[in-house]
Amino acid sequence: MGLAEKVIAGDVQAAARLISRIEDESPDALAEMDSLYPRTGKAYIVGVTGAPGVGKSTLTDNLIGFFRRQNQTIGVIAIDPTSALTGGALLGDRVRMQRHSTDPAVFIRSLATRGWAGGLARAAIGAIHVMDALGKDFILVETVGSGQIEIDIVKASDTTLVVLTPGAGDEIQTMKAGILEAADILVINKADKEGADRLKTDLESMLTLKDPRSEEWRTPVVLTEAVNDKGTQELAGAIAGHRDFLVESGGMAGRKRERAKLELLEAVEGYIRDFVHRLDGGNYLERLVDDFLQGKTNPRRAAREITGRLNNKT
Ligand SMILES: Nc1nc2c(ncn2[C@@H]2O[C@H](COP(=O)(O)OP(=O)(O)OP(=O)(O)O)[C@@H](O)[C@H]2O)c(=O)[nH]1
Ligand SMILES: [Mg+2]
Repeated sequence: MGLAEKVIAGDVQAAARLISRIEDESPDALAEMDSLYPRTGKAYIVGVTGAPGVGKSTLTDNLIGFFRRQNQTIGVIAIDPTSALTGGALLGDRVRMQRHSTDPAVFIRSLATRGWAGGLARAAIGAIHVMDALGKDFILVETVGSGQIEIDIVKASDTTLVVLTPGAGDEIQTMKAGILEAADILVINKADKEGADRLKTDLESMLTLKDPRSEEWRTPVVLTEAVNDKGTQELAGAIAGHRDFLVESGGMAGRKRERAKLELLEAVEGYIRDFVHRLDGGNYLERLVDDFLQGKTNPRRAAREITGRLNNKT
C-alpha cells in the first residue's frame, strides 16, 4: 500500500510521514498527492491568525476541546514562518495544545519554513489535504500574522479568525493595512485585560463604517479569555454562523475556487523553479546569472529564454 492509500484508510503515521515528505518537497510525495485529491474537500478549514503572543494556540486548544465534545475529529496545523531563523519549532504551541496530544481524534502538526515562502504555503495546503483525506472534520490552521504566508493561509481557509488583544493600537493599524478585510470573525482575546470593551466598540464602529448597509457577512467581534476557556462557545457559535452563511450564500464555492487557484499557481511556480534549477545540470541558471551580472541579459529576457527552453523541454 502506498502512503496515500494508508492515509485514506486512516493511518495517522502514514499521514505524518506524507506531510514530512511534502515539507521536504519530495517528488514522490507529489505523486502520492495525486491519489489523495479525490478524497478531499470534506473538512472545514478554520484559519487562526494574529500577532505573536495574542493567544492563538490557547484559543485553538479551547476550540479543539469544544469540537471534541461534539464528537468532531480535528487536525491542527501550526505554521511558524520565523522558525527557520530562530531554529525553534513551535515549542510553545506544542506545550499549549498538549492537553489533546494523546487523543487519537486530534492530529497536530507544525510546519516551519525551510526554503522560499511559497514552499510553506504549498506545504500547508498539502498538509490540509492530508488531514482532510484522513477524515478530520475540522482543520485549524494557526499562523503568526506576518506577510504573505498569512495572506495565503487566509485564502486557504473557509473561516478566518483574526485575533487581537486589548491595548493594541498598532494592531488596528495593521488591520487597516488589509487584515480587517480578511477577517471573517474578529476575536478580542485576553478580555480580562483593561480596554477590551473599548476595543470592541472601536472595531464595531470601524466595521459599520466599512459597509453600512451591506447584505454581506457582518464580521462579528467576539470577546474571549482563552486562559480560562471563556468565550469558546460564543466563538464556536460564530464559526458555525459563518459556515451557514457561506453555504447559504454560495460563498463556499468561491473559497474552494480561490484555494484551488492558489494551489495550482504554487504548483506551476514550483514546477518552473525545479525545471530551471535542473536545466543543464544547474549550469544554465549559473550562466544566466553570469550574463545578467555582465549586462549581457536582463531578467525579462532571461524569463523569455527560460520559457523557450520550457517549450522545447530540453
Ligand atoms: N491574561 C491572559 N493571558 C492569556 C490569555 N490567553 C492566552 N494568554 C497567555 O498569552 C500567552 C501567549 O499565548 P499563546 O496561546 O501561546 O499565544 P500565540 O498567539 O499562540 O503565541 P505565538 O504562537 O507565539 O504567536 C500565554 O502565556 C498565555 O497563557 C487570556 O485570555 N488572558
Ligand atoms: Mg501559538
